Amino acid sequence: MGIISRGFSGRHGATDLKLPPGQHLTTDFPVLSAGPTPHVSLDRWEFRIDDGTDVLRRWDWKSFRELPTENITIDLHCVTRWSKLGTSWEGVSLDTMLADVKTDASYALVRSYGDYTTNLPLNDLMNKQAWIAFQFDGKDLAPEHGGPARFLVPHLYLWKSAKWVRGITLMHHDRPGFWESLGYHNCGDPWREQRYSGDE
Ligand SMILES: Nc1nc2c(c(=O)[nH]1)N[C@H]1C(S)=C(S)[C@@H](COP(=O)(O)O)O[C@H]1N2
Ligand SMILES: [Mo]
Repeated sequence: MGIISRGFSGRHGATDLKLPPGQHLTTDFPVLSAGPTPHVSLDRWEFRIDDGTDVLRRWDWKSFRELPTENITIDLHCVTRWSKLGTSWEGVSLDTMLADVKTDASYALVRSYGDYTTNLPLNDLMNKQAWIAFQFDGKDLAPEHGGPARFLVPHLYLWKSAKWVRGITLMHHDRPGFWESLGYHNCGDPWREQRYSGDE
């Protein structure tokens, strides 16, 4: 408890700076899934970017894994109040995925195998803010944590980091995803404590 209570006492330990309001630290890695874990074999896996009408880009696992990858160390903040700091991942940045996409859309709906969705402004997916990760801690991403590949959008609550991703739909008008339509905040910035739809 020593490290955690320092944060609450208002002294400036290293953890104060990294823990958003109302969060506590955990060292294990909880699994939070709204339904069963979908199992997608790599030879059937694909990721598509569409605009609601046309498919703009499409990757199978082989072409996805030929994209340049990045190693990132990020903090995870779940709206159920646990945070896990300094997690290590390998993935492809959304900047890479979106590089050749010409669009005037402003929003994205991220889609998963198993039908989970979450919505984000397109701006939140660009400029080194979002990745599609396929390794955690140097190993292939476990199915329960979103393998073969999941979104990581570490500056927002973890429900925005869709597991088992299969594509994004680019949209001119925002549209709530799964948790966003059930009363969670549309944006989900943990530093502003945007947990539920009534929060600022
Ligand atoms: N496809 C899908 N992605 C999902 C979820 C889900 O139920 N389905 N849960 C979200 C929530 S609420 C959280 S907190 C994180 C949990 O990720 P973890 O299970 O790897 O900790 O995944 C997010 N991504
Ligand atoms: Mo969550």
